[in-house]
Amino acid sequence: MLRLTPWLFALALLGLSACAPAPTDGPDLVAEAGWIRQPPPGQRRSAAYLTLKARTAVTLVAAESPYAERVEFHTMVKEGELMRMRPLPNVTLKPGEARVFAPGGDHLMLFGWAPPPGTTTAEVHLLTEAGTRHTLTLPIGEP
Ligand SMILES: [Cu+2]
Repeated sequence: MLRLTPWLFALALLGLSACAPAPTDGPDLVAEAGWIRQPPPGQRRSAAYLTLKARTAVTLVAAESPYAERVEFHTMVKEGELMRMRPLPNVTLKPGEARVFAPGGDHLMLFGWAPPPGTTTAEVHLLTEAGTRHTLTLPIGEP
């Protein structure tokens, strides 16, 4: 049984690398499963989603994209019966913490979103308080 384990592990790795977009690794942070919503034609607001896994304590202080005029970290808060978006000044992760940005919850808000027609991927840059810059290439459209 033990002899099989490395094989299974290798197969699992091969499967992952074949199917999943390569995660963006950094010494402090891993970003994976990222994508950008394709807004209806003419709408210049969109959102990006991803999962961040921190290896060390990380504070994200800014985000930007060449196709957006402004990128903000947003969360959702309940006000009475309504869910409203609220900007977060920064996003702090503890060592080992994973934070999911997903529809209906936290997201990266893309204001003035205007990729050239036919664009299928876009870069999003995440900047940390420590001065690290993570450049992610995210697919446009629901995965
Ligand atoms: Cu938002």
